[in-house]
Amino acid sequence: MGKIVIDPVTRIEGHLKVECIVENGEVKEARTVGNLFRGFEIILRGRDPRDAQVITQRICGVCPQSHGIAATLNLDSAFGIADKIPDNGRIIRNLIQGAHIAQDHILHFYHLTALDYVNVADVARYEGNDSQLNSVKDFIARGELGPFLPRYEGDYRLSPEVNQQAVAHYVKALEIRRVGHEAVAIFSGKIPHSVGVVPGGVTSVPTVDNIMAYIWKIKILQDFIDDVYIPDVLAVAGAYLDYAEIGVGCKNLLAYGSFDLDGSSPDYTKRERLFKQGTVGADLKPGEVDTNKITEYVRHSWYEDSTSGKHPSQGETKPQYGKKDAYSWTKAPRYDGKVYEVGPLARVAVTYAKGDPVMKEMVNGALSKLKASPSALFSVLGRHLARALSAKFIADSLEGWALQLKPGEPAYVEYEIPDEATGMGLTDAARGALGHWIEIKDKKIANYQCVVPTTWNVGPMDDKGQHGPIEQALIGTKVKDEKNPFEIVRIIRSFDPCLACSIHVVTPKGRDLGQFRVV
Ligand code: NFE
Ligand code: MG
Repeated sequence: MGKIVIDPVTRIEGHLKVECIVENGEVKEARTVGNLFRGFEIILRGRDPRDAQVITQRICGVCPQSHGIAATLNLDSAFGIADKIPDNGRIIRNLIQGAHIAQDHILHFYHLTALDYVNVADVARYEGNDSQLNSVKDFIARGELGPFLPRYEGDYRLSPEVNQQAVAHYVKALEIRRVGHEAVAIFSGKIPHSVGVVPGGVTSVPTVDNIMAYIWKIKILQDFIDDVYIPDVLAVAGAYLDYAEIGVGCKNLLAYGSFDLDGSSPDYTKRERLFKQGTVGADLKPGEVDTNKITEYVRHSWYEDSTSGKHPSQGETKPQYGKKDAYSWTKAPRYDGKVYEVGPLARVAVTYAKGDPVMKEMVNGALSKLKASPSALFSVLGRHLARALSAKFIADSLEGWALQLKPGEPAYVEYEIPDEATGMGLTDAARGALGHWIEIKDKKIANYQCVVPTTWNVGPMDDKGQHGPIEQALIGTKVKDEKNPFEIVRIIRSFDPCLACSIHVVTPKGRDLGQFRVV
């Protein structure tokens, strides 16, 4: 029996430690350890409610737009204006979040996970004229292998030509992500922490110029997704089909729905959205979401036991580091007492299971190319495929939405901050279901809770001892070489975890964690 400790897991956002007990080459027990404390809920207490939109975006530099949207939906509902947002405001929010998520999925595939499958060393033998690839070749010749190395060395199965192309696409994807960020900034003012999304709507107004500038950039994203990203995911999938049965997980999926197609219901759970809200189990049958069934458990998290089992609207953040049996700063969210995975796989599967015709065609088309059945979606490959299809589904919607904007009409509605109110904001961030809850007293934040995608996926055991989704995906995995556990990191990265979101760095006395000089 051996123990594999990976600390930190690299090429994810933030700091995650994973411990696996391995017996006869198989993972018998797994623990995902969130090593940093977030504490934004404590920072928000007593502040003007409108600060939530600004401050919660600082939870993360990767997905601030989604936190901005969740916070703003939350404030709209608390302020009683959720059904009064002008269409221009609703649509511009979708354009901001859509361009953001499409480029975020590209980031994940190329810059975080591709190196698990692509043999960069093949670039040393490149003989063509691609100047960027030749400069990568020069770097490799000089032994300058960051950011490609170090890594656990996998079993690389792609041909040298495909590996070389994948590295060229890695470089190209940096440029495409910049275009995606520029598209976001057209309407949101800046990147990464946007200023344009506010309660009541957005601060930008549609003009013919900014609509056309946006569409032009989105077309670049669409071309890359269609011509490069999806073919590359299918090429990797074709060579690694065994990963359609690895990292299966809990097989319960949850999505809140995202991208409002209609703003007329004040209840976000009843809205028509691009991605549908719902649950899906192993049978791929859809179910409805009842947000009253969401609770967070802390028996194995470093928070006071008295705060366990609460609905987020009643949630409390009372840290207790070193608590017996606890091993993570991440809480364990559960739906109806059960373990649920969130993310692109969940939202694609829910939208597919609910019969959306475009999604059905995309998923069935991809599965038939791979000669795989829908059950293969519950896997490492299924998550990567769903993320790519999520990017396409979003990117293909953006131009049509941009053309629905009406220059000259409002994008914002006035409101008053109530003395007392409660609110809830639900969306799907790049990494999955994201909820913010607020309680307002005396026009100030009395309580604020964020239940974040990676908290669902990376959370530890709950009070009943049920393992979190990533822990379940790891348990049962065969590991060929305990000193080089590439199977484990491939599974973890398929979830695209963000530990900054699920937790956040602080030190009690403001101690510097390190000093870096940028030259
Ligand atoms: Ni920090 Fe985040 C996203 C949110 S969390 S990346 O997407 O919300 O998992
Ligand atoms: Mg981050």
